[in-house]
Amino acid sequence: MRILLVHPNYHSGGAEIAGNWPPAWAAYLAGALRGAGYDDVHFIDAMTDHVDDTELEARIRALKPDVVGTTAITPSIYKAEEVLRLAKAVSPAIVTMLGGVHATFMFKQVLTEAPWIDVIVRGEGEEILLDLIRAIDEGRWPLARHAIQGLAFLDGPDIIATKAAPTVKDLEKIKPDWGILEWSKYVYIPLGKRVAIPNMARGCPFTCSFCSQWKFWRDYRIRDPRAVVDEIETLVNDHDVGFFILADEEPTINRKKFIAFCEELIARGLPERIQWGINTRVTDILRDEDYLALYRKAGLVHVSLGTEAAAQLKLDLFNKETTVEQNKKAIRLLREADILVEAQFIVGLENETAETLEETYRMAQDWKPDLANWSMYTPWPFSNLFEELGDKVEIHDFDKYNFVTPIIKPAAMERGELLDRVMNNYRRFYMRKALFSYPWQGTGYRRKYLLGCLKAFLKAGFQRTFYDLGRVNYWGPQSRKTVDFQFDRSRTLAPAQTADWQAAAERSRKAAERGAVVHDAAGAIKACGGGDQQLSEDEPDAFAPAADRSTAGGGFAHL
Ligand code: B12
Ligand code: SF4
Repeated sequence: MRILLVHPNYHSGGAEIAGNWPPAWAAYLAGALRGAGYDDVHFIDAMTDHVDDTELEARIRALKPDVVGTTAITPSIYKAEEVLRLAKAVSPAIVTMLGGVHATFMFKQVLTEAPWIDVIVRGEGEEILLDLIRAIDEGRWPLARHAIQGLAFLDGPDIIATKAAPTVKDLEKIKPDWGILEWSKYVYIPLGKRVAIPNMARGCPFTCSFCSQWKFWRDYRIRDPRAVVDEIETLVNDHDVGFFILADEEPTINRKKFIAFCEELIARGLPERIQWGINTRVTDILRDEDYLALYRKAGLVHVSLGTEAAAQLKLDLFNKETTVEQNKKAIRLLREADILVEAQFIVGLENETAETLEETYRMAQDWKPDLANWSMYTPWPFSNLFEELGDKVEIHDFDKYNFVTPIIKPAAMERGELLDRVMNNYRRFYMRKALFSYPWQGTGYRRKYLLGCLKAFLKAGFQRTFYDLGRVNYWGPQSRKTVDFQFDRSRTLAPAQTADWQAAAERSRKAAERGAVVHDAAGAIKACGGGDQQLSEDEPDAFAPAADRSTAGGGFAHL
């Protein structure tokens, strides 16, 4: 049986400006398929290769697959739907399948707007996919679909979701097939080296209200650090990879395992051949103050911190002094340990003003991170905060849910002004770095890396791909009134999907009446890592809207 996996051709000029990144999902699924004897697996990275629809259709036609599968995060959903529409157009006999975080939660929306999708895989793909492929291979499809856990599909006019499948309990069984990727394409611009995205742990023990990730992976699980290092060694030896980021939501929460991982890398002499980066939380860095030198020795050169809680979500919701001081200290500790530090600010909530945006710039100057990001707050439609925001979310064009487009309009300014002020922060921050900081960081690794980052920024700025500036027609302050974000306002929520939310809101209201936990016991809203209500395996549908699991808090996880 021939299986084709396609990474959709979606671009938005955010984190991708640092290079071409390998789609890890394809390697993890190809590994599961090969492990079960399905060797005829093909992959098209339509994103990295900028494959347009005409070419994609031709390539699907030429490959003659039995099954075509694609992935979607929220912003790439329409592109993913289109991939599968093309596959169906090539041959109605092709089984079209979709996985990833967006369809896992939004299957009602997706099946309503793209009824040509045969099946949605909800949750982690490795095990569910095998059940599905075996059913197709053994001629039990589509009859068997009602009996397979973790699926959603159309049955005539009805949208059916089978019981949520358990998470993958034994992560040691997962063996990605990195060989499915054409490695020469995946180069990280700051270092000019090939880049990989291995996965050590799945899940996050926290439950921040705006985050989608803890809900997706559910229980926190971590692999044997030695097995992860085996994988990294293979990436270095077989594919010449020289840099990686851990795909993990929260890589440092299990300090013992993280230290074991670092020690294993050192014991095998890998830090001379490969360096790496992570996203993590300020509190973990403070906790690990005494270990930062070890982390650096193990090759950890770049840490991206969710510092935004203090700066953004919003100051009056947090114990400002403590959090600001903690952020500043974590940044200082990382710099002292010679680890590059990137501060992330989330901007663009309803109460954003010119002053609060300026304040984030002042913080970036005061804290002195090596790099800074200003991301637009993006209300994932399956996050708890989305429900709380209610009709403040007026844009349902998910294509623009990408951290670079203002989805929420602040009361005090137009979206164009918000973008302009964010660009002003970037301009000032990186201009100062380019003139007074990066070139004067000695002659070693640090200087090379930082100048490499500057190169990536300049390249994207020159090509006008940064923040999608070319597409939205932003040319500087004079264009703030004419910027066109090209929202497709005809995109609306499917009634089947909103019915779920209304039911969830009702449950939430009842839970609040019962005095259920919304904030922590002290009534304080927590920063990144807040919340204490995780999903349990016993829930009838672990992916159901989670209004009455609501917690609040800040923190974001990205590059
Ligand atoms: C690496 C990464 C990137 C890389 C992308 C590499 C690539 N080409 O895939 C780069 C830097 C380019 C990037 C860019 C962006 N990213 Co990003 N990224 C991540 C990160 C850190 C890891 C993703 C990963 O590889 N996970 C590991 C794999 C194994 O997990 P997975 O993809 O979910 O796949 C599993 C399941 O979902 C399922 N599955 C997935 N697809 C399919 C398909 C089928 C057929 C089946 C059966 C199963 C299945 O099975 C897989 C194995 O279990 C996550 C945060 C995180 N910690 O997860 C954010 C994250 C995915 N990114 C996010 C966003 C928003 C973006 C950007 C829009 C931001 C921006 N403007 O820059 C862009 C969009 C780029 C694009 N075109 O897709 C959000 C998505 C949120 C959401 N709810 O939609 C995340 C979750 C970050 C966050 N905290 O919000 N990103
Ligand atoms: S924002 Fe970070 S700490 Fe919070 S739930 Fe998401 S991944 Fe976990």
